[in-house]
Amino acid sequence: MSQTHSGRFITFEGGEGVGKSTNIEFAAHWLREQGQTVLITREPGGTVIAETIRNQLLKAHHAEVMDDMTELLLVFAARAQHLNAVIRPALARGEWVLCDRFTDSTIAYQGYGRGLPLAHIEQLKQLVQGNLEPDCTFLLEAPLALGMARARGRADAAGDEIDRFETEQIAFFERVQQGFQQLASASTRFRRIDASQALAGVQHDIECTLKELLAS
Ligand code: T5A
Repeated sequence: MSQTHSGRFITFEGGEGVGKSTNIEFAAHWLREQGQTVLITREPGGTVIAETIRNQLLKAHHAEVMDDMTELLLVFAARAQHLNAVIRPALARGEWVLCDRFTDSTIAYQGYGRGLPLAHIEQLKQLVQGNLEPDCTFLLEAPLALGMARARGRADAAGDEIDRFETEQIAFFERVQQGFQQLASASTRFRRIDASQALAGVQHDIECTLKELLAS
């Protein structure tokens, strides 16, 4: 691992409703049972300022259309705050930081989904996070229809409104999914998890990787 921190930085990625939030809770519980100190956080968000930015990013109805570049810069503005106020300090304390989405989501959604140049995203990434990369990224993969049905079911049960990204057409989510696939095939930090299986199977696969990480 190339980082100078003593903690572990683990991210959970994937499309809508694939089970990131559910499985991050599982991973945190499992790691705490092994005696580890764990911080769960999310992007966009994770601090008061970054959560304010999240609200603007996810709000389905604005008085004007949000420009794609504005969206990209807001994502990285939230990330700068989150990294410096929460993630880096926790890693320096030696904690396990489990983050629900990170820069891979930016590449998948703003790069592949919106079509913004990947080179611009790379420049912002370098500016905001320098050489900090997750030690491991769980990519939860499920057919789009299944993930969306699960997300909708959970949102309906909670009485949540549809967010700005969820109003996109299926072609957008197909591009996002291709983006995640490209990223995962280009780096060994990814662990691809079949999220279409029953939850017990998903969590078994995650636990196997956590055991490896704990031992390494
Ligand atoms: N975004 C984010 C960008 O565009 N760029 C960026 O850089 C970043 C960081 C917010 C949005 O922001 C965008 C992407 C997103 O559109 P979000 O809040 O993480 O991101 O929103 P979602 O991806 O929509 O997250 P969800 O909360 O909807 O989905 P999860 O967390 O993946 O799924 P989860 O755990 O809530 O599970 C959904 C339901 O399925 C069930 C769960 O119990 C739950 O009810 N479930 C299963 N059921 C059966 N079998 C299984 N294996 C199951 N796994 C989960």
